[in-house]
Amino acid sequence: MQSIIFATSNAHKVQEVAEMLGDAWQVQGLTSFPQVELPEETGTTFEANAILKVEAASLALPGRWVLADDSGLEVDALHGEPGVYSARYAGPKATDADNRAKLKHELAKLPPSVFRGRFHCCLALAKDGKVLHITQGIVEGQLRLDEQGSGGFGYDPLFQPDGFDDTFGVLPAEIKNQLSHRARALQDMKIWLKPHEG
Ligand code: ITT
Repeated sequence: MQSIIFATSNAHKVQEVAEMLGDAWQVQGLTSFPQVELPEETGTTFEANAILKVEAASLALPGRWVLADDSGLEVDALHGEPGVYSARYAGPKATDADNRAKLKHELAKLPPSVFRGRFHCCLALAKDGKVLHITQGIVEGQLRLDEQGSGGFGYDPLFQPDGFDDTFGVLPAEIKNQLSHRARALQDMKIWLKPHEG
């Protein structure tokens, strides 16, 4: 089994990627490497921030395969917000619940017919500070004003992927992990990782 580090402070992301990569890879999050500090996300695109995170973490973890993702929700009628600011939409120390409350507040000003949006994930792989591969994944869907379910994390209880009548907060993890933005970005990454599997 090969080992890979997912440079994130978000335990939900680690769990999703570990489930999606399967038995060939042992995935460790940054809780196992408390000495690694992620940089401030100063980029204006998901790709720029994913690169910032993966370069810094892989420099701090010599010789290791390191993944990082930058992801978020883009709502068309809110001009792509919260976008790269998804984790801090309601402020620098916002919780997921704070961010959902702010999104509901903004959506409530609009007619429900325009509640279209998508989750976007940019996933980057690096070793020794060198970026080796970058992939993107998107899942389109509809935002809701009422939270549904408590599964997943972040905006999941407000996001209903196209083709489903339930939110990611209600749908089982196996379904989210087949069609999510992160699943799609990882699908392309898996092709690159395949020859390196243990
Ligand atoms: P790291 O930077 O440490 O990886 P983070 O949670 O701050 O952790 P991001 O900067 O990429 O990660 O911000 C992503 C935010 O976008 C996240 O906090 C959620 O609010 C939202 N988000 C991303 N993927 C999501 C998903 O699968 N389901 C629900 N919300 C998601």
